[in-house]
Order: sequence, then C-alpha cells, then structure tokens
Amino acid sequence: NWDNIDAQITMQKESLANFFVHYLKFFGGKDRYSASELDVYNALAYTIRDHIIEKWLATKVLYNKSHSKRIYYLSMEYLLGRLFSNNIINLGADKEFREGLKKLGVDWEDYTPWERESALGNGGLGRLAACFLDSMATLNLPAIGYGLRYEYGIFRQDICQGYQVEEPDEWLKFDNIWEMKRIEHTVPVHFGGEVETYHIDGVEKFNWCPSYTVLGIPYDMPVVGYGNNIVNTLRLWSAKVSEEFDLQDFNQGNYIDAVSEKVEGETLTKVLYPDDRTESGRELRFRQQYFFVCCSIQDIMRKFLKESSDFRDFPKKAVIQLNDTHPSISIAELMRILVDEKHLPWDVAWDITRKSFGYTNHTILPEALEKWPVEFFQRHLPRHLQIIYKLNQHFLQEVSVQNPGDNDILRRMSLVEEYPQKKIRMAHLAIIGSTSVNGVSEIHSEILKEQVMPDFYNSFPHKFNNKTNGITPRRWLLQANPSLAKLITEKIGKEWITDLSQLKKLEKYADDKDFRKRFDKIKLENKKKLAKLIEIETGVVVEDDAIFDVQIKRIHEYKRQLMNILHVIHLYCELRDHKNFKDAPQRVFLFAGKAAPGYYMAKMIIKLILNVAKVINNDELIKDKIKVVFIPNYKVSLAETIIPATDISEQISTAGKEASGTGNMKFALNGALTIGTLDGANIEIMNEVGKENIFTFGLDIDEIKAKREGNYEPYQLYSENPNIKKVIDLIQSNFFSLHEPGIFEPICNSLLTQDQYFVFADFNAYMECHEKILQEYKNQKQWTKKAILNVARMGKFSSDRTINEYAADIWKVSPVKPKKGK
Ligand code: 26Q
Repeated sequence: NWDNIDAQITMQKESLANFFVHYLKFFGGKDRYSASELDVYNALAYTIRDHIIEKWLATKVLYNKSHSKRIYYLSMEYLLGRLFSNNIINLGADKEFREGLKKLGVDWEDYTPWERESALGNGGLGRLAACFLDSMATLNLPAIGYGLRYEYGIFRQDICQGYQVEEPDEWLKFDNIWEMKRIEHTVPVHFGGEVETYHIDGVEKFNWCPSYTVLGIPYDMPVVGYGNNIVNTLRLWSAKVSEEFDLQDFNQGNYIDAVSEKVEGETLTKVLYPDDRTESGRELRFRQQYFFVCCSIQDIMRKFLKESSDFRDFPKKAVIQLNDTHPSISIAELMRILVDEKHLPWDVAWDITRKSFGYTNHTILPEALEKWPVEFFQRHLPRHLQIIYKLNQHFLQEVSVQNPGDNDILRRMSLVEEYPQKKIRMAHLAIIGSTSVNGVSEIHSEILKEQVMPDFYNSFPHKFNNKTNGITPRRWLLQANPSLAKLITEKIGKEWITDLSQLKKLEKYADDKDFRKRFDKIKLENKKKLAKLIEIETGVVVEDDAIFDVQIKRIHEYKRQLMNILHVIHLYCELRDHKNFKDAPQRVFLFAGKAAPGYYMAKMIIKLILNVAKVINNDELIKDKIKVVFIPNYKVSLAETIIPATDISEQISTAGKEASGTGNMKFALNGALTIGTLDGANIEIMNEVGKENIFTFGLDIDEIKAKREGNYEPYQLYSENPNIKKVIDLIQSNFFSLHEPGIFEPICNSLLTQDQYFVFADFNAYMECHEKILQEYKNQKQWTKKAILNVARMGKFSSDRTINEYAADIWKVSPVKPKKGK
C-alpha cells in the first residue's frame, strides 16, 4: 500500500541521524573514518533533500488540484548562491537538524563552505530573479522559474599583478545535489533552414523546415518557501544533440561531422555571457536565447494542454513574465506555435499572445537595449523573422492611423531599425507583445515613459507601470545576519520574516540604550569576521572597529567606483599633509566586483584601485588611518559576509543611470547608512528612512540632463578645483604606477576630456558629504540610532511586497493554500 510506505519516508527528528549515516555509507561509500568533509556535506545535503522532496511532491498535488493560473518567470540568469543553509532555514528544520545530529557530533553549519555556489548570473538582474523565486514560493504562488543550466556560470575572478584574470567557474565539478534531471520532459529545438508556403482552402500557410535540431533537457531545482510547506520549481535547460541524429550521420560514414555537430550543439548552454550590457553581435548568445525560449514555451504549452485544449483559455491559465528582453523572442515563438502549429487565425493568436506576457525593463543605458541583426534571424530563425515583419506591418499600420502624416514616428517605433544595419529592436517587440511593461523603481519607470519609450507610452499608457525591486529578508537578514535577526525577533516576534513592515516596531528601540549596545555589539562581531576574511583574502590587516565603507557591485563607469577611489586618494593626500583626522578611527574602503572581460575601462579601474591600495596600505606616514581593500571574486556568499559588517554603503551612480539597485536595500536592512545619489531606489530608500538618516549628494537627473545638453567641460573643473587637480596630477605623475608609467593615462584622459558620468561635476559634493559622515560617526549614539531607524524602516523593500504587487496588478494570480483541516 503506497500510503503506508509514504508515511515511512516522512522525516522525523529521531531518524535524521540514521538518514545521514545511510547517505554517507550507501551514496558516498564512506564511514566515519574515511569520510572527508565534502562527503559529510553531501550526506547532510541529501538528508535535507529528502525533507524537501516530500513537500515538493505535495506542492505539485496542491497546485494541480487548484487549477490555478500559473506564473512562468523567464530569466536567462539566476544568481542563487548557496542553497544548503537557505533550504534548512526556509524548511524551518534548523533546530531539528542541529539537535538530530548532535549525538553524532556533527554540526551542519561547519560544512556549508563545501557547497559549490550556483552563480548563473551577472549581477542585479540575476539576483533579483533569485529573490523573486524565494518570495513566490513563500507567498504560495504557483510559479515556475525557467532558465538555462550553464555548465560554467559567471567566471571566477583572479587578480594577477593588479589585473583581473578570468578563470572558468566549474560549479558542476562535483555532484549538484539540488538538481534532478527530468529526461522525460526533453524537448526538441529547431534552427535554420527555410520556410515553405502552402495553401489550405485558399489560406496561405507556412511550414518551417529547419536544418538542425538540438535537444533541451530539463533539470529541476526545488525552491523552498519559508515556513509554508511549499516547494516550487526552477527548471533549467541543458542543450544536447540527439543521439539518433548523430547515428544517422555516423552510419553514412560522417563520423567526424557527426561528432563536431554534437559538440557544436552542446556549446549552446556551455557558458553564461559575462556581460551585463548588450554586447553587440554575438551569434551564440542569440541562439542561446532562442534555445531557452523554445524549450520553455513548449513546456508551458504541455502544461496548458493538460488543463484545456482551447487556446483562447491560455491567458487565463498562464502568464509569462520576461526578465528583460533576453527572452523576448518568446512573443514570436508563441505566435508561431499558435498560427503554424495550432492553426489559429492570426488576430486570435495575437490577442492570446498579447494577453499572456509581461515585460520588465532593467536598464535605460542605450547600449544595453537589445537589437539583433536581421541576418541572424535569416540564418537561424527564418520563420520568426517573417512573423516579426508581419507584426511590424500591422503595428505600423495602426500607428499611422493614429498619427496621420507623421513618418518620423513610424521610423522611431518600428520593430526594425534600418540604419546603419538592419536590426530587430527587441524592446519594441516586448512592449507591443505584452499587457504590462514595468520599470524597477519609481524614477526608472518615469524615465522609461518620458525619455526612453515616449512614443510607446503615448500609444499604450495603460501598459506602463512600476514595480519597485525588493530583496528577500530570509537570505539577506535571517540567514546572513543571524545575530541581528535574533535580536529583532526577541523584541518584536518573528512575524517580520514574512511581513517585513513589522520592522517598524523597532523604531522605539532607537532610543533604548540597552538595545543600542546590543546592536553595536552585533555589528562589531560581524566586523571581526569580515576583518578575518579580508586578511585571508588579501593579506591586509584591518582593525576590527574601523569604519567599513563599502562599494560592492559590478564594475561600471556609471556606478562610479572611480569617483570613490579618487576620493580615497584625496583623503590620502590630506593625511600626508597632516591635516585633521588625528584621533579619527581607521577607515577601511572596501571594493569588490567583476568587470566584463571585454570592458577595458572597467578593468583599468580595478587596476587603479589595487595600485592605490598597495601604496596607501604600505605608507607608514599615514599611520594606518586608511586602508584600501579589493576582495577578489565577488559573489553572493561574499556579500553575505560583507554586508552585515558594513557601516557605510556606497550607492553613487550618475543620476538616471542605475535602474534601481538592490544592494542598497541589503545594506540598509543590515544597519549600514547610505551615501548615495538621487538615483534608482536610493530615492525611495530616502523617502522611507527619512532625509536625516541617509547621506545624499550630487546632481539630480534634471541637473545631469542640463549639463549633458549644455557644454560640460571637465577640464575646466580640473583646473579650477585644487582637490581634483591634486588627485589627477598625482595619478599622472605615476605615483601609483612607478613601474608601469602611463598606464592610467586612458582613465585620466577620459575624465579630462569627456567625463561621461560626471565624476568631476559631483566630486566636491561627494567629498563634503563624506566630511559630514565622518563628523556624524563621531557621535556613536546618534549614528547607532540612525542605523536602527534604517533597519526599522526598510519594510517596503521586501521582495514579498514586490511580488505581491506583480501578482495583484500584472499576473492576476492569488496564493494557493491547502484547504484547512488537511
Ligand atoms: C544582453 C545581451 C548580451 C549579453 C549580455 C546581456 C545582458 C546580461 C545581463 C544585459 C544586461 C544584463 C543585466 C542587467 C542588470 O543586472 N541590470 C540591473 O537590474 C537590477 C534589477 O532590476 C537593477 O537593480 C539594476 O539597477 C540594473 O542595473
């Protein structure tokens, strides 16, 4: 009887140790004498996985019975980080697991470093997708994440003589315990070939005859909701060339061709593109996108067909959210399936398609708006090109009816860019093919409407909306900062974990001396851990009670790590000139982040930071008052150690350039004070925590716009501002590059002649803001008060709030809860 056996498998605290030993022995082939730490980790992870699978199966039953509309989240990137601790915590098995294993003398927390972290993303967009998965599961939403199972995630960053060197990230080298191969749901993906035309009853039909086929094999990963017994699924596709295909060529004596075809097909999911701006013209990336979309849409269709055979029901049963334009070929793909394969009339298919998609924009940098050359479509997706052309024709027809005589608007809004090269504008396709177009912070959504897509906003004002980003408090407070989480729970109960607005109740403790003392002590303990890590990773010794001033994120000119390091050089000059700071505490300026391998300026910024660090850290004249640290290989697990130890969070992008930022939220939630520009979510953070509890400075978007339109002359600022001049002159004198003279000329030149990101224009304001911060830090009591108020007022920035808004406004999906009494 199935039910009896099922009951036996259900995990009990008493049996945990038995399960653990079972896995160690029968999966690992080890006993207590021969087991390595990795073996122990594996056995622990398998044990906890059993727990998860019970709930995973039950969740599937629950969702199937509910017949609810499903959410399909399509993202080319997921930056999950380690899952072991996260899964234990979300299961609520934390205590049970610790106690259950006590008798063996095994403490699971000792083994967490043995997990290889999953880093299938570049930065903000990928981490947002990971936070969203956590929130969707925690909110009982029937959601499936789709993505790619890259064999190599974001590269490992090594530093060699001050330069970034990229090494492959071999995250799958050992077993990945969190994935399950689902061979039975393998799907074919076709590429290339030609389109034939034929007629049925006088109606023109199209038949795509592709030239080759790749298989998509799904690997499922469980997404554990917090404390609600829900386990959702993240389905990642891996490319494989079909064996039959192989064999056919093989039999014809084409062994070599057959093998190279196989290798070629399997390169599709080999590696994540390490660029977080569009890198134009990469054909493999284009094919990767289609592979992803084609697999996912087939899977969505299969699930839909289990519920209904009437495609008009599709938008009632499915909503597909596009995480940026990367999966936007979905729109043409769904049209192709409905029109060519399901033989629906064009207009019906278009109506279904448009109702089924939502599109999230994450960037307004013009170089990051995706456009694919028409020739890529011709070569790989000829039928999709026809469909896009037809969509464009219909669309421009409507536009011209709305705007008679205005030819320029047709050129501006077309899906096809004609000059200098024929390209498809993927954002335009995403907008016309979706019911909803959202930005990721209030200001970003406004810029999107007013400056980036004004024509589309005029045509479809109802589509445009804002969904301010958020972060999951499970990973970014409960897991990353357990001591602070415990203190908070002690004071206000544990409801904050799933209702972050509860943190408001902490406000009153800002005036409580005892609470402040404990809050400070936790920060100090976190700093000690960070100081150890800094010494291990960089060899630099820093004081435990230093001021930790941190900028960790991708290296980009618009994020202005350059302004930060120029300011550090300025402080260093002041110290050398024996100005003030006599009894000031040590200041540690910490940087971490990866540069895109082909982004020369970003790589030179890393080199500058490292060279400056070397000089400053070894200059005895300044008596260790400043330390500069660049920790290599920034990743989620590193962020988890750095953020809880931070005093000052650097969020200093050129106004208008950072769509939202999410790191800014993680820091404030952990009691760091922000120094930031009026950009992205910084503005909303300011509105929540209060102007007096954040340090803002610099030009706002209107002032930046005015400067850009006027004639901005950075050289003049340099010659008139002695602080800037001193710093640039020092760099140009090769003070930081004695043995490599001239290497920083490109940086200096770019600043002096263009300064695209207005570093000089904001420099004084930034400097003065830091002076103010230093003054305020001296008043420890006031500072701690502000830090506590930051934590207390971060409720808005839970990704639960964000996801609730997506569910209510865009997806129209409600939580699925088990019936009471079951
Ligand atoms: C596209 C084509 C080819 C190669 C690479 C890409 C590509 C890959 C990743 C383009 C962009 C990205 C990632 C963008 C990103 O991370 N944007 C960030 O999204 C966050 C979440 O909304 C925001 O908080 C950040 O402000 C935004 O920069």
